[in-house]
Parts: sequence; C-alpha cells; structure tokens
Amino acid sequence: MTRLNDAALAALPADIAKPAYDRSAHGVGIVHLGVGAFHKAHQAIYTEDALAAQGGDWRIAGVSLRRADAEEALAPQDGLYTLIERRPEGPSARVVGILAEVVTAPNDRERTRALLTAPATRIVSITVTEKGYGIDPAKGGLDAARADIAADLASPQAPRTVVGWIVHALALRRAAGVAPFTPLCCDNLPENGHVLARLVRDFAERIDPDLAAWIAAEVPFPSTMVDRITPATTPETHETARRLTGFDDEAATETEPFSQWVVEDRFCAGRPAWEEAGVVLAADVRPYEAMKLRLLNGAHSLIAYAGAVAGLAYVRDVMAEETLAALVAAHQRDVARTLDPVPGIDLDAYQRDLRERFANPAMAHRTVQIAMDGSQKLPPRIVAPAMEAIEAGLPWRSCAFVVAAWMRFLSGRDQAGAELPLSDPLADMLRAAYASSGDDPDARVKALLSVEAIFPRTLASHYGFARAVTTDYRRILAGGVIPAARAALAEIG
Ligand code: CS2
Repeated sequence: MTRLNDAALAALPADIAKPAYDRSAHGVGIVHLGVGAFHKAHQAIYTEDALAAQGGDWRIAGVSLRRADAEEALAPQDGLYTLIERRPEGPSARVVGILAEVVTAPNDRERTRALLTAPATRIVSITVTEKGYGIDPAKGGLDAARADIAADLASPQAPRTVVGWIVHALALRRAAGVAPFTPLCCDNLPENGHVLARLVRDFAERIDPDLAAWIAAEVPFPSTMVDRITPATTPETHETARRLTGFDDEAATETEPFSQWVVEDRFCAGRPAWEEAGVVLAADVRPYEAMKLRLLNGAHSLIAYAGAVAGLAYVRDVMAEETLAALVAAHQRDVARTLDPVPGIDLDAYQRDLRERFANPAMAHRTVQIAMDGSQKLPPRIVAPAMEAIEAGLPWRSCAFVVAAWMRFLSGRDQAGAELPLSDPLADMLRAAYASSGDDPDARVKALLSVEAIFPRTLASHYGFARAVTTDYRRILAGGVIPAARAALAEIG
C-alpha cells in the first residue's frame, strides 16, 4: 500500500478531512519541542484549525530532543499524519498538515538552531512530560545537579535539554538583535508557565546574569491547561489509519473525541487565532489547571495504580469494576472541595463527564502507561490536594489510598504475579527505599513516605495520613486491591 504524503491528499476518501488551506502558502511561526502523540492530537490540531479559519504564517516545525522516530516517520510523509478519534460508535479520521518539518536536535544542531533563532519563529511550544524539565523535586527550581542539566550549564552553546535550548536560542536572538519568542509550556505541571520561567531564569543567571535580566524584562511565559487523553500508538492505530484512509501512515496517532486548551493570553510576538479553533484564552489559568490536574489526572493515577495491581489492563476496565469506579467518584467528589470555583464550569458535571471519558469503550488506554513516572505525577495530583485538605479540615482519605496502591505497584508484580514495569526517573531511589525495609509492610510505608522528593515531611509525618496509607497498604497485601478499596470506601462514606 502507498505511504501517506502530499501526493496522496487528492486521493483520500471524501469523508476524511484534510488541510483546509494551501500548505505551501503558509510559513512556520511555531517551533514545537517534543513531537509526540500528545502534541499531534492537541496543540497541532488547534493550530491546524486556526490556520484554516484565519490564515497566517503559523505552521509548526517539530523538534525532537532525543529520539529520531518522529522525523523518521514524518519526513517521508511530507509531515502529514492521520489523527484517529476513538468514539464509542466507531473511529473517525482526519489528515493533518500543520507540521512543516521535523528535526532531531542531536543529529542536526544547525537546523535546530536556525529554526529557534529565525525571526519568523514567534512561539516555542513544549511537551516533554513532567520529567523533561530538570526540576529540583524538593525546591522547585532548576536541578543543577542532574547530569543533563549540569552538562548544558558546562557547555551552554551545545545544549541537550529543553531549558538549555531555550536559553541558548534566546541568547543568540538577543545578540543578533532579533526579538524573543514566547515559550509555551504544554505539560501537566501546575502553573506551568511560572515553572518554566523559573527554570529558564535559574539557568540564565548561572551563565549570564545580563541575559537573565533581559529575559525577565522581555519574555512572557504564559501558563496553559492542556487536556486530551492520548493513548500510546499501537499496531492497531496504524491498521485503523490504513483502513480508514487507504494509506500507510507511520505517524498515525489516536485520541479521544474530547479536547480542551486554556491559554493565558500573554504573547510577546503574536499567536495564531486559536480562539477560532475553540481555545479558551484566559487571564488566569490556575483554577483550570488545578481542576484538571486533581480531578482528571489525580483520578487517572488512582485508576492506574489500582488497575495495574488488580491486573486490569485498560482504564475502561477499571471503570467497569463497580467498587473501583465508586472509589474514583468518591475521590473526585472529595478532592473537588479543595478547588476554587472555575469560571464557566460546573464541577459536578465536569466530574461526570470525566468518568464517561474514562469509560469510553473505544479507548484502549493502558493503566501502565499512566502509572509511569509516579514520582513526578503524585506531587501535583495527589500530594498537593491531600496537604491542602488536611490544612483546611477537608476529607483526604482517598488520597492515602492512591499512595498505598502506588506503593503496592512498586513491587513490580501484579496480584496474579505478572510483571509490572517501573519506569520512573527516581526508580533507583524508590527500589532502594522499598528494599531497605525488608518484609515489614509498616516499615516499607514509612521508608517510601520518607522520599522527600515526593512527600514533604509535613505530610509524611502526619499521623492520620501515614496511618491511613499503612492500613490501605496492609489491606491490599492481605486481600487485594478491590476488597481494600471497598473497605476504604466504607470509611470514606
Ligand atoms: C495521564 C495524562 O498519563 C498520564 O499521566 O493522566 O496523560 C492524561 O491522559 C492527560 O493529561 C489528559 O489530558
């Protein structure tokens, strides 16, 4: 079968939407770092639709900071890819043309540098996951001791990391008298614009304080709330793309029908007409971020750890299990009490809609995919709301259950003895803490709660919280996740 590319556009079936603009007539305005499935399902689509509605030189050049897979898949396809939406009634597909080129930074530093310093590049957006930034887990700023960050600080002209590249590009632009771009963080971090601003400032201050002052004065770092559930691509994704479009597509991506993007409207050099594509431009993104991180991602982590340990492969399987589904609802209900009101959003309806999205029978979203990188995900999703709830005298009991399920997940085996992969930047530290406690479950909970990169001391030493985690952990070991969830639910009410 023929590969998807520019020549194929004319031969696509009539029901497959394709770029509603002339691809060659629009220049690049955005460089995106981290051209993975989530970018292709989310920011790329809003930009594709904004360009179709309003025009402008806002096509995207993708840059991969590590692996060459995206370039290898997309280059032979002229940057085109199929996006499949998994609806309960059956999949639909569209072909997306917004990517103008894809570069692998370690293999082509010159092209990467040229893209990042081009005057036409007015936005540099980023999706590299929580662990991609080099954040010091205990203090929040740049972790200068991390090997990749330390290497970039030692040779800032030859960066490898996101923060290193942004500072390098801004330094070159400043030296050449080119106006800066707006860096746009699109990862699931609370106040992600502020987080990135601080990392960039910390890095710049260490190499050139004048540059740091210029960045502080000239460069805005808008925050964003991003939302679209995007399972990892599988052979089934490629087969569906082939069946619906008639073409082979090595870059096919699948996602859910729902999508949401809330963006703080602070750009130093313009932006696409994203409002034409359904983006909410807001003065303050924080209430949306907290809502999404705690009610969607927090519930996702509960589903992931409980599900993976119980041997449930997909999110939808967990939602089909009555006790676990009830615990998800109770968790959302309780955590919602830590949130400020969110403009235009009914929080009860939001929670119901989320549970429907999780239950979508057409989505094969693996629990082990979400279970990855727990050390990075638990702090904003579970630890922060638990601490706020304790402080405010609100319920936090379900948060303790999530922590207990995560601890059980760290054993590396599910309840039937099947292997569970531990993929986490702190894996070595977690394995050491796990092993240090021998066979005593109480000691194990204590050892894991004292990992300060995840649990601040005030939470780890909170008697009621530590006791609840221990109770749940012991129950999971004794009788399995579902009976333990039932017992926790009875206490939660
Ligand atoms: C998930 C997110 O893998 C995970 O940690 O919770 O990727 C989630 O699917 C997205 O944030 C949804 O917008």
